[in-house]
Amino acid sequence: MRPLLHPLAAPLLAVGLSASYAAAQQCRPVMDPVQRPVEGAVMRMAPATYRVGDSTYTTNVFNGQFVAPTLTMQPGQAVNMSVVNAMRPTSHQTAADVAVTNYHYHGLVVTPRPDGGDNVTHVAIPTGAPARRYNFPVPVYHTQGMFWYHPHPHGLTGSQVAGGLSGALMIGSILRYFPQYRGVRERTLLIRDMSFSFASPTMLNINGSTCALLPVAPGEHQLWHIGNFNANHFVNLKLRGMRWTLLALDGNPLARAEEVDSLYLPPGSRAQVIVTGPAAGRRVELYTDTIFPNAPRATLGYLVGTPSRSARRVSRPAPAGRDDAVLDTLRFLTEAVNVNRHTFRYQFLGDSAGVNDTIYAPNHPPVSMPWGQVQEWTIVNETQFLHTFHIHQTDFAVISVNGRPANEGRLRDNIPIGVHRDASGKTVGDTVVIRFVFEPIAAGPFVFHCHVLQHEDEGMMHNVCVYDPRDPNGRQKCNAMFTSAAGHAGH
Ligand SMILES: [Cu+2]
Repeated sequence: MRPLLHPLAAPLLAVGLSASYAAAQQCRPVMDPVQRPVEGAVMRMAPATYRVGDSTYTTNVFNGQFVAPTLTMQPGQAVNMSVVNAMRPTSHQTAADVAVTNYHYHGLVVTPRPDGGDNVTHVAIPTGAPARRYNFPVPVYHTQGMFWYHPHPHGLTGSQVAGGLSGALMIGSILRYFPQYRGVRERTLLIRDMSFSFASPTMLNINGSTCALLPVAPGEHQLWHIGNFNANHFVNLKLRGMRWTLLALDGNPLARAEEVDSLYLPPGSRAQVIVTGPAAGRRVELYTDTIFPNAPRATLGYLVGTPSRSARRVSRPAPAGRDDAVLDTLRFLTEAVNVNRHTFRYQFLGDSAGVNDTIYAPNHPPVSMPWGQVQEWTIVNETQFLHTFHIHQTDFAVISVNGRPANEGRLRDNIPIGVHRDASGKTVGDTVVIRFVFEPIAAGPFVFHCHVLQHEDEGMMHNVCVYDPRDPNGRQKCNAMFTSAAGHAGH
């Protein structure tokens, strides 16, 4: 299923083809995903035929739509829905690729319990199995913003996500923290790459369009929910000659809105931004810029100045707000003295990928810890490729990147673990230090991994388990949950 090498040139060539392809074809307005409440949703995975740009694909998607529905809910509500695996092999997916699946609620701080929670280690939904029920509470204090859902069966995630099995999940509204923008038009823009492996051609698209036209009235403010739901590719989004007003990253509000030139989003990350319409008739290019060492520039579409009567302009935006909860969390994590330290090294091991000299297997012992204990983890990239660090059931603060304090002023659930040039000009992997603390609700089994899905599928993943600090057998129970043959789904 994977090429023998980790070819530096393949992604470059693939995205390059996509860029020239986009330039040659017609640009079109894009539709937003339909919205539907999470309550009672039935998400059915089955083949459908659809167009991306000027190409026709048949792959397994949710509910017959390549652009999957946006699921909506309020904090304090329960996720109460079901998932059906009616997948079949397609021209891009073998029978093995679609034989089993599960469902992950990316970014949610909720229970990972296997009996109906957000669990990917002990849940397997084989093809033709009865509908799998998910039923768990989302706390009333949960952060509001943009999250997403996608299958997460080890070894098969890349192929299933690349074929369109991903969608947005909105909890409340990010405008709870930025009320000055209430009432503006909102758009949900999902970037996907059709990247079944590094060797397959990449077809970067926004909601299925390889050249999206996005009308905005002159001076109008719009709130865009942007998800990088690519299987494998990073993006560095820019509006030529304009800036973004960044409100949130990975479903986490910034302490205050920031004006930024670019949105550097690894696969799996989300940005919620305000854009401002250009002059009537003016087109502003939306593109992903080059990323060191191997991602080229590519046009994704255009913002088009289009007069409209209903456009809402925030004539006097309120002074940038401060979210004291964000600052309090960051201060708590940064100033913690008694922290538990771990180091995890990302590696290519032969034809596979791994962490700390180990290729992932479902029955490997987890890194276990009690909830409430501040963690300081150092992630070292021992390769010359781009990776990410994503952990389930929590957000984290970035403390330093290559020894330099990060001071990001925000929490994330996914961080690039990239590369840089050292003093001699050699390309070397980054070292990133993060801090986080698990809440009691996170107790149970889950994983951390690289969100470049081909790497994850090749083994760049690690089991994690959180236990109750009052339970003297908590650590042993965590170990048994993974290592006992009967306990886990396995693949
Ligand atoms: Cu990776």
